[in-house]
Amino acid sequence: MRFLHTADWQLGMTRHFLNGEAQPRYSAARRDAVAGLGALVARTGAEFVVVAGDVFEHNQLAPREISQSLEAMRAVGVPVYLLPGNHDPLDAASVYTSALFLAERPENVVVLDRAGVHEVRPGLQIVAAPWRSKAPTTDLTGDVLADLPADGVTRIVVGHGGVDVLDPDKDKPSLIRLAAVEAALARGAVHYVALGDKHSLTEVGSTGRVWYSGAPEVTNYDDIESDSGHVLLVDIDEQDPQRPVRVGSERVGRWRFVTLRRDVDSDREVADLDINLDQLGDKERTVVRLALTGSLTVTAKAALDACLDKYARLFAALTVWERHTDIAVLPADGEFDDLGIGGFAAAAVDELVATARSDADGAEDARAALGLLLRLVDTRGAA
Ligand SMILES: [Mn+2]
Repeated sequence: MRFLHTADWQLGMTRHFLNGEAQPRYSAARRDAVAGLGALVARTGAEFVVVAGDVFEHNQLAPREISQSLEAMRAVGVPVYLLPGNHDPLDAASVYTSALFLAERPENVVVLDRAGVHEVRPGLQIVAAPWRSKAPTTDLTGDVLADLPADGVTRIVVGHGGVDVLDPDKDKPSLIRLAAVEAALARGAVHYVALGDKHSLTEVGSTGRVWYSGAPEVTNYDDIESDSGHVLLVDIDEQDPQRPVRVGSERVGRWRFVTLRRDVDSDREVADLDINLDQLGDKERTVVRLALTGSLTVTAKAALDACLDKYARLFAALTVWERHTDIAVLPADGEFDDLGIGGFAAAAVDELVATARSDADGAEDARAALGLLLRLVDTRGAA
């Protein structure tokens, strides 16, 4: 038997840093990743899909988002089991009990709205641990495992949230206790544990049976989620009493969120950065965050600004990570000698250079003014 394990679709997520027209494309890509599971199902013969929580970004979604999401799930073509997570808990305001969701839910979409056993077919069950609030006070997954018998039924656990062995705050009451999960596996009551919440593909423990699939499409920069963009293809041999499991990952995500850290201390290093950015493919689906440090002449800083302006138009977003960026701008000797100006204007430039080199209050403004002056001169020359 074969099925797909995915999680953290967070449909309806917006990213404030995306360029205006990139935001709807990013939202569409997240739905496309869902609808695209249909092709993966057809290719692999997967019997159903489990989504281990955070299907939706939150419970207050625009009607359009709900309808389009359900349409994408319909396209998967096999049963899709949705677990409410911390983003979309089964509370009084739940999306899963909204009139629109109930009216438009396709036949193949099943909400795992009860804690415990859901029959997939005779001999095969899903054991669900849905979230009913954003802050559970117990280990919801551990709770549903406690009384399960080892009776020859194949069971797939679908849970959501952090696992104690991966969390620095091990005393949080909602954490999933790995020891309890592994005990249920060891006694043969359950055979695979599909987890959601971590957006990077992650194996938990060493049984080979406990996994976070990660999010199918990237949601954050690579320092936070290093390995998103996959779904897991899980095989369980139902003929073998041990129910051996094989887990493979399939890449489905198409967007990338990249952080580039660079020292830029010269024209040449600005040119190198330009080459690096140029070589990144698929720019419309790539978000770049830059952490830049160094000290530049006014000319080199103007070149850097022009470079960033150019790529900001090409990438889905190009942002400067302010917390990790520190560029000092200092006018070099003779940098403003060739402007072809004299008299009053030349005296004003000299004054700006002196201010830019000082610690005075206006130093930052003076550097910006000199940079602008160089860019204007440059533009005029090019015209
Ligand atoms: Mn979550």
